[in-house]
Amino acid sequence: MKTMEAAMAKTPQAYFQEVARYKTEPLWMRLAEVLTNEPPVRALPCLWRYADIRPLLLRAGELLTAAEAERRVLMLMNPGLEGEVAATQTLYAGLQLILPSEIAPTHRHSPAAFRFIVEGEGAYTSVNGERLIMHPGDLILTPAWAWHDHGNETDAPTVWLDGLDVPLVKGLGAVFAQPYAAGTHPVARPDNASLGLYGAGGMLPLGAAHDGPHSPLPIYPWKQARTALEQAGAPTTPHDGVIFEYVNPLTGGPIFPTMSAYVQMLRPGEQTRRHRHMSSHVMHVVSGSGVSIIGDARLEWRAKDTFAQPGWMWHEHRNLSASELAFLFSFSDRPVLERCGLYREEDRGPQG
Ligand code: GTQ
Repeated sequence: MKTMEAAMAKTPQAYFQEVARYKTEPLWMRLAEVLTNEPPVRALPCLWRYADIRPLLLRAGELLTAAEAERRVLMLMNPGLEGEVAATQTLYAGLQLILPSEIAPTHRHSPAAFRFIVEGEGAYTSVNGERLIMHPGDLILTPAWAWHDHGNETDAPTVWLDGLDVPLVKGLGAVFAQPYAAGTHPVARPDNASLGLYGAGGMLPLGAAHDGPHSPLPIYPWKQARTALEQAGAPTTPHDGVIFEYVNPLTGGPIFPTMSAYVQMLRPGEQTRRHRHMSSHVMHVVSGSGVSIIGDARLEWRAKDTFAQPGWMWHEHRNLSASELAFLFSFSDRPVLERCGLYREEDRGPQG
């Protein structure tokens, strides 16, 4: 007879209380919240200056070893997403330090990760038995569930930007992680072996097939990226200047099913046209200096700085130098949005 009572409730409040007892709620009271006209953007545009963070990272190097920390990282935390470990709603970013003679022990996890090298020559990430040798500006992938450790046999500190899909994978309730049983997993192949196989430039081993949805090429050297960008005749785009996507050479698709990475070049004084899109981006300045207007924020950036560009926020970028090129690396959640049919983009039209 309880349901009869609910139907007979005399006031809206009484009705609300009655249906709540059965773990239900009237949609008509929350429709605008469930189906927003546009996505509410919680992440804030924000800048992390390398000049601020580098000394803090080096101090962490005095506080604990890479082995003690497992990963000695200062995570880039978006102030609009308090309580969440996230640079944007879907993307994680951090700056990781490894000192001479250190090894960050082997582990693996279901979130996909990559490193974009900021400082230091010759340290390595070892992925499934292959050491990938770091140079500034290189992109190194550690796909989901691949064993990986980091080591530094040089005499200088090495720092890189970590990019992971942690907030996205966490939202799906799909985070798994596992330490390697015995410290460091063994080297099984020559250094950078996969670069020779899959990065030969328009050639692939005949019959190459790859298991997994990630790129089989685990390292994208800066030298090649820069050459591509500076190529005479590289097409320029209104919203991003000259831009290349790092792709899976077997498919032409993104490096990971969850994240794509890009590198772009703004010529001296170049100003991009304002637009917005669903994908959020973490942007990292390889070299040069400029300004990005993102929503209401004006972020002035220099070499090695990193900034967050939330999804669906109007933005434009400008190279503030009259003589120097500006190079920006970035990564985004665009592959997920596209595959789910959720990707949108809007052009703001000519600027005043
Ligand atoms: O180097 O494996 O910034 O597992 C966060 C989680 C780096 C890594 C991070 C990780 C790593």
